[in-house]
Amino acid sequence: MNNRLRIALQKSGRLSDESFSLLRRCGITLRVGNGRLVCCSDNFPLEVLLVRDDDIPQLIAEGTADIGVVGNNVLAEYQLRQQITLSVVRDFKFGYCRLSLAVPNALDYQGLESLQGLKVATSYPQLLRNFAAENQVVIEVETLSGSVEIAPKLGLADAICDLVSTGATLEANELTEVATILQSRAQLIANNKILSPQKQCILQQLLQRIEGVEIANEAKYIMLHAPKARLEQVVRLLPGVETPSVMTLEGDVNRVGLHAVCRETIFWETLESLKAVGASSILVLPVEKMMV
Ligand code: PRT
Ligand code: ZN
Repeated sequence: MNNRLRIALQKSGRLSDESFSLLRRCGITLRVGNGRLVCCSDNFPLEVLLVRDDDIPQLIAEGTADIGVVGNNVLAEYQLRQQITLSVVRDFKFGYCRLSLAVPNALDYQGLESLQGLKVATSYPQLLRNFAAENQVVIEVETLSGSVEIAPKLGLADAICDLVSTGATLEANELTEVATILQSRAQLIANNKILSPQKQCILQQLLQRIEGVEIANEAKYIMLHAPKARLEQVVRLLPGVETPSVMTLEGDVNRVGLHAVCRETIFWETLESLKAVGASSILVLPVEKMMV
């Protein structure tokens, strides 16, 4: 019996690098063979299935994989199509995009009613149909599996509903974004109903490591010297600090040393404000690992 937790990851695409890097930062090393679709970790009870992102929800629903990393866009479309719900175990800070409606620049768009009766091309037919129904617009949905952005130029559709990140693709195809249907990001999903207690345990361990990696990513360790009399002011300027360590400085009774973990981003402006209230010798260091 295989007691490894099986995770489905996108083999190659926009989510792959971040997914593999996350496992690496969790201290999980993988033996990835050339062209292999399954690989194992030799230091964590994890098995990785390398697949197309669109297949991930189905693999989890049928129990071939226990968990997976997929965009909310793919999950939401799958759940509407299959009328089932998978659990979202964690939202990630990558894979950000939005599913939007876009129309040719030349179209005189006055609001959603301008789409009435038009043909809209998309790879997300269920999400589009739902949005149209909620907004009482009747449209014809043309389902395409790719290259949706060129559909209007090819005469296949009047408008499109596609993923947008920077907007450069829409601009290059003379399209204007007019409404957002869904905000999306990568998520860790699971079929909680069929996970054995042993696999639940491995999942919890993985989640704890992911949490540690994400906190450490944002966190910075800050060290500085500050006038004793202005200590309170200095601490107030440090973002997300709970309990700083304060220590005496050899040969200086008026100043103290301060060490603290800042849970939020430290901007240059923060350092400038610290200097303005008398702090000096300010050092900001990355935090590699953290367990709270
Ligand atoms: O082969 P496989 O099926 O696994 O990959 P794929 O080609 O279907 O997916 P891939 O790798 O393109 O995207 C995987 C996931 O990344 C998506 O499901 C989203 O959750 C997420 N993601 C984030 C994006 C984008 N940003 C994105 N910009 N997916 C696609 N795009 C495309 C979009 O379709 C459009 O063609 O990028 C273009 C728009 O980008 P901008 O920057 O020009 O606006
Ligand atoms: Zn895909």
